[in-house]
Amino acid sequence: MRNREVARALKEIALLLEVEGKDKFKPRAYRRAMRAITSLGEDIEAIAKRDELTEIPGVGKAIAEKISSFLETGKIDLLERLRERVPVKVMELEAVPGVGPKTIKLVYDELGVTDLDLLEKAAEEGRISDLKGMGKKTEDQIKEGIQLVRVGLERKLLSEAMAVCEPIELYIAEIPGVRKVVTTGSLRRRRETVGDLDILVDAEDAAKVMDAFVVYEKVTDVSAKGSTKSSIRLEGGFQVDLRVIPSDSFGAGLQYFTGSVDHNVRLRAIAQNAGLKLNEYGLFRGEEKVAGSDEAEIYSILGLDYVPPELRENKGEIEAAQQGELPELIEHDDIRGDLHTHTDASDGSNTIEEMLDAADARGFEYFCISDHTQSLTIANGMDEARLQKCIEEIDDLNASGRWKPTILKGAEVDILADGSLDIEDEVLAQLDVVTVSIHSRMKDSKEVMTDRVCHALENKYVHVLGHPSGRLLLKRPEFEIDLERVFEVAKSNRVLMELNAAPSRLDLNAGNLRAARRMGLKVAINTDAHKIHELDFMSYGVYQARRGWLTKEDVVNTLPLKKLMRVLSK
Ligand code: DGT
Ligand code: CA
Ligand code: CA
Ligand code: ZN
Repeated sequence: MRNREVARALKEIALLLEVEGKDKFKPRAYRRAMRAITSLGEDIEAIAKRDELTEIPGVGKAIAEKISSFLETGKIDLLERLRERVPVKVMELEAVPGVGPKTIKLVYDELGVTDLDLLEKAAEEGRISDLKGMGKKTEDQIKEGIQLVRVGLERKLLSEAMAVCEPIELYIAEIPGVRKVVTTGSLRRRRETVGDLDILVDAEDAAKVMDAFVVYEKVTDVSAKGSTKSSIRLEGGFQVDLRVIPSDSFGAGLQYFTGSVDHNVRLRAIAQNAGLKLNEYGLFRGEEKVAGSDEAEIYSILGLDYVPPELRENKGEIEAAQQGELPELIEHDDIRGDLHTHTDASDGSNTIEEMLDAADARGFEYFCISDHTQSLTIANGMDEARLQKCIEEIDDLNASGRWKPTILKGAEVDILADGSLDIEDEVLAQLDVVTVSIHSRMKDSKEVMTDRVCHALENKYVHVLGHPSGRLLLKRPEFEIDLERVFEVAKSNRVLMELNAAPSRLDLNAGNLRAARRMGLKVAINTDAHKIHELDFMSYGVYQARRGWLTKEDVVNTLPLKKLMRVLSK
């Protein structure tokens, strides 16, 4: 689907028009069309083929022609002309959190800022805070935002890295003589973001693998090609390293290239203390190789239980493995349901029936519908009356017997500025799962934010705190909040912490999850799906839970329905 590309082009036109500042209405029209295309459920090329572009809301004849031109030639005349007239890299600047069209125009007009480097320089030199309507705080936010963008240019979300990785693994597996293909590095450790891919191959003929690898269809650049190791860059700049390792060293290679570096340093020291040597070829006593083909054997000979890759961050896993005290980590099949999902009653894309079909297909035992509430107007949040109707609808759907999962009644209730909730208690009391979330005033001070959240958790109808830190990976930092205090208040009010499984959130992070577990808090791993296919986010939640040392017992949506309801009855 090229919907995103088209939306991007329209957005760039809007931004350039805004920076040019000659016409107030045109940019609004482009933005309206851009938003409509972003939320289209269908491939825009299919719509163009049917000659129905003008039926998209906000797309008139003029914009339809530009979309057609883009789909046919990859270009739009107006955009090309605008780029010449306004030499500002608007998309690059707009990616910085807190920087919108007004700021871009201001820094361009006043300071001649045309790209990210110049914006950074202006911020470093304190020239932005001198501008009208800007202050020191905004300038600091811009600096922080630039750092996030820079990291984002270099790293990918785990979900994106895995999507890039899978077809490459399949491609390599097809090369004659290839016995095994495993991607190691941060991807195997299931880190939230991935810098590059490190693929290991066991093959009869290394040269054949190298030759095929460097001509993979998505390669734009071959940075190195050797007899057993090559590096390529893909479209978009992502790097992939590939090594062919002899079979009798494959386990040692897996161990070494999975990392992390800190974990490996510790392991190598343990080997040295035992009079052994550990490297990517094997575990050696003098010249004799005592292990190499099997990864688990290396841990075993060094006196450690096998350490799952998700734990290999030198965060205590070495000691735990030596003492036989590693946690038995949660697995995907332990999950019995999802407690946080959306439908088109608020900002989801699918109907409740479609979501339920999808939940049923995934074999869930229970499934909670939790749409947004009234103060989140941009998400078409529900007031008490609509929520009440929704509750009755779910009673009917449960009674219909059409779906195997029991449908739980929920809502994702907004926490207001003073920590109160935007739905009356008498309606909350009828819900099975009340999740409360922060969606506004995210720049509150640490104290104010912590008070707000804690106050919300004291409401006796609240069950879960949704996406507790509010971060968006590579886009928006966590808001300032004292999670330790939040955990204490949650504990005494028997509120659960959400592990939001959306790959752009993964909130709580691994360190927070471990802290929550130490305090005896329970966690709900929820997808927060806004579309049926987002129900598959659950696997990223499970990876993250494992990185946070969680066991099945720590996670409430591994419980059978009856036991879950007991937990939720507080
Ligand atoms: P990334 O790519 O930034 O997301 O993170 P990693 O962990 O994949 O790091 P990368 O690609 O630089 O290296 C892959 C693995 O190779 C790393 O996790 C451990 C191993 N490795 C790399 N450099 C060293 C090193 O200097 N010493 C040791 N012991 N291992 C290393
Ligand atoms: Ca890597
Ligand atoms: Ca690498
Ligand atoms: Zn949600």
